[in-house]
Amino acid sequence: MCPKALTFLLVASIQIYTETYGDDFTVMSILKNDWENTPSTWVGADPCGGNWEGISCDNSRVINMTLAAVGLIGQLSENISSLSELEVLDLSYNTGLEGSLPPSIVKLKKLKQLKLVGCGFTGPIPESIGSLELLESLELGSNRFNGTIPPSIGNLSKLLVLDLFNNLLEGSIPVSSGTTSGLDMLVKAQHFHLGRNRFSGTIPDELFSSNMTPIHVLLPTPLWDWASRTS
Ligand SMILES: *[C@@H]1O[C@H](CO)[C@@H](O)[C@H](O)[C@H]1NC(C)=O
Ligand SMILES: *[C@@H]1O[C@H](CO)[C@@H](O)[C@H](O)[C@H]1NC(C)=O
Ligand SMILES: *[C@@H]1O[C@H](CO)[C@@H](O)[C@H](O)[C@H]1NC(C)=O
Ligand SMILES: CC(=O)N[C@H]1CO[C@H](CO)[C@@H](O)[C@@H]1O
Repeated sequence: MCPKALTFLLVASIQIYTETYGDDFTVMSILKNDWENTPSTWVGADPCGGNWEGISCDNSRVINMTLAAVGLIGQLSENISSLSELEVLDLSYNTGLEGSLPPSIVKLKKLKQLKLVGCGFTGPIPESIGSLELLESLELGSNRFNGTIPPSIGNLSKLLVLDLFNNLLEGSIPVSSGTTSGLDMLVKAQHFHLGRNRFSGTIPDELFSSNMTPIHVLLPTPLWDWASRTS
């Protein structure tokens, strides 16, 4: 074959390749490079080929990344925000995952479950997290998140589980006023884990709104044990 035809074939196949896997392949390569101890099945060009452990796809787009307790070490790259079809991100119990939660995570508009329990994350919970309006589970317990609880979490009207247990969060528990949001707006949430932080003040009475569905509370720290307050 003459060199021109070869060049053409090469260009054409690169084009097809990027159209098929697009950004998701690029992002998965970045994550794989950034992390130690990714599964040995993470080989080959296509993360949606069906063999990448913990990855599920729909139409060649990554929709579910579930890699709990596999010993990942590294940071969460802001480039994860390009996995725009992602619905489930569960990296729980990887104590070697450190650094901050990139604010770009709020570009993952389809996210329903964000589970980063028992990792080594530090720094603030991004204020913009309240714009992930499809979130049903926000589980950030047992990390070293600090700063205050973003009031915008109250905007997450589909939230069923809120776990901020065992972090370094301070300040008061936000409740809504006419203009700001607060956790009292989470009328659907059935699991609230807020214990073992550094909150100040008392539990605001507004949190026990009559709109709330019965709450299943799993809090070992008596101060924050809603079950004992509401029973
Ligand atoms: C995501 O993937 C994990 C592991 O493959 C699976 O257990 C879980 O049910 C999936 N979640 C959804 C919502 O499909
Ligand atoms: C949360 O809702 C409030 C009031 O509706 C709004 O002002 C704010 O911009 C929202 N925040 C986010 C992060 O979506
Ligand atoms: C949160 O912790 C980081 C170190 O991980 C520190 O630099 C920062 O000042 C802390 N922020 C607050 C609000 O305490
Ligand atoms: C490793 C890598 O490609 N990182 C990129 C992530 O995205 C930012 C911009 O959002 C780039 O500047 C980095 O180079």
